[in-house]
Amino acid sequence: MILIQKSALQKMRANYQPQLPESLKGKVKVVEGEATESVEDQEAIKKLFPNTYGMPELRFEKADDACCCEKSCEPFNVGVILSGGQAPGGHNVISGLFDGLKAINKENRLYGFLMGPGGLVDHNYKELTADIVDEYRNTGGFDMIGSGRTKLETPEQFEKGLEIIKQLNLRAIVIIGGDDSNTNAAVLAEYYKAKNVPVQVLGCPKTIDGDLKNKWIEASFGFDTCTKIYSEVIGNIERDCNSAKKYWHFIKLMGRSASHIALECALETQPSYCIISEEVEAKNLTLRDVVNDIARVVADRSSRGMDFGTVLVPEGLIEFFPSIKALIEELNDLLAETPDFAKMHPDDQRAFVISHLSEKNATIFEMLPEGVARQLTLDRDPHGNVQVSLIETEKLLSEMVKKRLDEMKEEGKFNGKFRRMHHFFGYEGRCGIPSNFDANYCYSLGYNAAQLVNCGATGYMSSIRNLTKPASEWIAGGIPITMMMNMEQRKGKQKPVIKKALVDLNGNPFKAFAQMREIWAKETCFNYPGPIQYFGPSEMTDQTTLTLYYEHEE
Ligand code: FBP
Repeated sequence: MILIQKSALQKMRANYQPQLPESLKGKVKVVEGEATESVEDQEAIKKLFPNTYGMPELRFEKADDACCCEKSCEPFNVGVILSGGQAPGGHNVISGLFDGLKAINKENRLYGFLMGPGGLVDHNYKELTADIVDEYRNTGGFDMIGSGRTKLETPEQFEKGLEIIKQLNLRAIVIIGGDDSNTNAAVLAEYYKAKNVPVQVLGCPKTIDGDLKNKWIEASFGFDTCTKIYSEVIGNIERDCNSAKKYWHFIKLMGRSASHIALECALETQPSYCIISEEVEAKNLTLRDVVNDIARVVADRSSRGMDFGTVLVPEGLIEFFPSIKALIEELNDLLAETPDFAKMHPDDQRAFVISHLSEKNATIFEMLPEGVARQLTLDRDPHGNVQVSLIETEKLLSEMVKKRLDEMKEEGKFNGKFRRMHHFFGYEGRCGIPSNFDANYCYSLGYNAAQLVNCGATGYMSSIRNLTKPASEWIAGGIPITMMMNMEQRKGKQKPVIKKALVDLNGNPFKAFAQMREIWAKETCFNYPGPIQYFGPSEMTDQTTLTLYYEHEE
């Protein structure tokens, strides 16, 4: 027998009762809004989603007597899938869904598909009973049922899924995932609706990257906990840095594409330098420009006796240099047209790429350090994305800054020391114990999804809004996924996808950062936020991210 000794915190967290919006407590009624349109490319999206396009927004309100749907009197079964990268709070979405289903009818059943969307296709599942769900309440990780990145996109996969849906008599599937997985949920919903199959498909907004958000989805879950964990360790590094005053720390932070994580951590910890990829792109900066600017800050601090500091580097940076972005786009098309590429010898791959790219992109490809160039040609994830978590941008940058400082030394512009340390924070936070905010938000998203099933919705994302207010004031409902879509180039083809939310350079969070960064570069203004607090006064335990507070400011 394996004995697991739980800590006092784990035991206390197991008993934490997540908070729900008032509107979801007891019987609810559904209020329909106006018909909706997609954010862009309306005609194209409408054509691809003829059965699920234009549906109204849904909002749940407290009902005095009858429940919103007569069908709820009959018990029903639901399947749930965790999709993509782990994010703190996934287990609470499932426990909220479980409790929501049981509140509708005690006989309702929940099945978990194992290891991501592949579990649906391969018929790999288990029933989630109270014993199982209770074991995982308020815990981090996705290990209750596992996760995976299989992309659900072919009719064969949808048909295989249908076999198990029929066998388990599922009324709905809830896919907990990021923008790509929720796009897949919309495609699946459309497919089943077009075939008149009575199964609903719903999504829940998950990703630590924070880039699945818009007017209707204020935040993706996991962002709050992760940024708090990273900010704690960045703060600890800063305090170490300020104590010994001898190192420059280059810290890469997860976030496959958008720089929300880096920005939030910068607002929390006030580093000497933070790169925002979206700004790099908007200003058409080159790698050399960024390196020169960091070297400027290093030299300036050094001239005032500070041979130390911190640099935050967003994981997705490399793709935001306009020249490298153009290279990646051409590479994506080239690799999509070359199915045998993976079988080639690495030396042949390099030669093949150089000989097939346009002259401009081939030159850039050849100029990149070989490891980085190679990474750009390999290991796309199933959604066609470059796996930026494997590219050591923090080392690439610090190496280039060192070279620049060596030049500056010769020019008499730098006379200090430049000793470097490197860190990458990503996996350290993705399975952290969810903060109170994420515990409550996730539980509410899941509970809300049960209501969406109950009222017959399909092709909707579970939406909980008003998130800077106490949980009791949160607004619950459903948003048609097609409403968040536009057309983008993927694997050489135009595809309907949920529009990714990058850092808005006109938004309050970026403006707050931009106002302060020169001061943080000149002086040492490090801030040490400390660890997540789970128990204690509400101002310590229930506050969400600065990003969300700034976004809600007028
Ligand atoms: P999701 O978009 O699926 O939520 O995953 C985000 C992420 O955590 C990124 O920040 C990171 O680049 C990527 O996953 C890493 O992927 P993997 O877990 O496959 O290494």
